[in-house]
Amino acid sequence: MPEAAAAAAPKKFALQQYKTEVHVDWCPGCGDFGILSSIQQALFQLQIPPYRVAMISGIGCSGKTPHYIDTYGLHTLHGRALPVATGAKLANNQLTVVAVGGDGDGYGIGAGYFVNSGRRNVDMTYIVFNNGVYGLTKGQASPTLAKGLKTKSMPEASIQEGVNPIALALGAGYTWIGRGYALDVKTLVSLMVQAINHKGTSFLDVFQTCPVYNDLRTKEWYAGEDIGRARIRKLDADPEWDPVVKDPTSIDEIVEKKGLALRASYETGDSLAVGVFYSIALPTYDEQLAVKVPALKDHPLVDLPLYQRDVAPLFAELA
Ligand SMILES: Cc1ncc(C[n+]2csc(CCOP(=O)(O)OP(=O)(O)O)c2C)c(N)n1
Repeated sequence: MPEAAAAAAPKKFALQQYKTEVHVDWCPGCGDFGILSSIQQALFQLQIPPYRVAMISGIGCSGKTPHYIDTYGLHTLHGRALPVATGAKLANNQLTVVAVGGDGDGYGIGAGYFVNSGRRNVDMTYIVFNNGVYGLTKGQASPTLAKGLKTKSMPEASIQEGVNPIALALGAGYTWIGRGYALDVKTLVSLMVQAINHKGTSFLDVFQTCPVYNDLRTKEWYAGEDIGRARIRKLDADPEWDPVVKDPTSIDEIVEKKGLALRASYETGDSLAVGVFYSIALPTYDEQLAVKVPALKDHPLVDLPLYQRDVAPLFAELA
């Protein structure tokens, strides 16, 4: 459902139904609160029945997210949210699958899965809580921390370059790529609604403040208190910005749109772009699978009578 229609439609499920009673044990002031609340509000706005949602996380502070959302959920292993989410969607294509995790989880130990999930285009959403540090293990530099930075939790400044998640996602083939800011919940909800609505793998990187370990990328820094203007720049404030590929068969158009997204993703320091960077409609993995297994169009894999086949001859052959 389009965003405006979703917001206006009558609501069957209350916002409260997307919240659990589990105590949220993130540190006071953590940006994760803004991301959690945005996910709950986006699911509420879209009115996706809670029993039709699967939240899948890796390990880290961000990995606790499924505990706080009253849907199906799985807190998996470090870096493994995406392959588990892929399995969940393929097993039950009627689920809305949302994978979540930290930047260490997704761009460090899970980097291989990050790349390969981009090229598959399974219909699911991946949200990364990007705080520049390994929050849960007390603030070591994560893959996104830029060279030369030294947070208060590090003994020395980083001598490695940081990765650019948007550039990685463009190269990997994600079909919807966006970035938000944890403390701008209104914009974040809108981006999440668009990401979940997208058919294919949508990837949303979220700048997240970690007030305990990252004393450089603070809310005051994002607000630009030292330079007298906000560092966050909204891409859609520019009337010329159009991230949507109109002709998915046109390599020229794809390269042009990816080029613009790449340029925007390299804005650093005093200007940080947020919004939708890139979007293209391409066949999803699930749709292509349903061509090979037509029964999947009407029934999820979990409902197919796969095991009613007589397997005795197969075993006899192997004996
Ligand atoms: C295989 C494995 N290696 C290392 C760890 C230790 N570990 C737990 S969380 C974490 C990093 C968390 O950082 P990030 O993914 O950025 O999430 P955040 O805590 O900042 O949300 C690490 C290295 C682990 N749990 N499993």
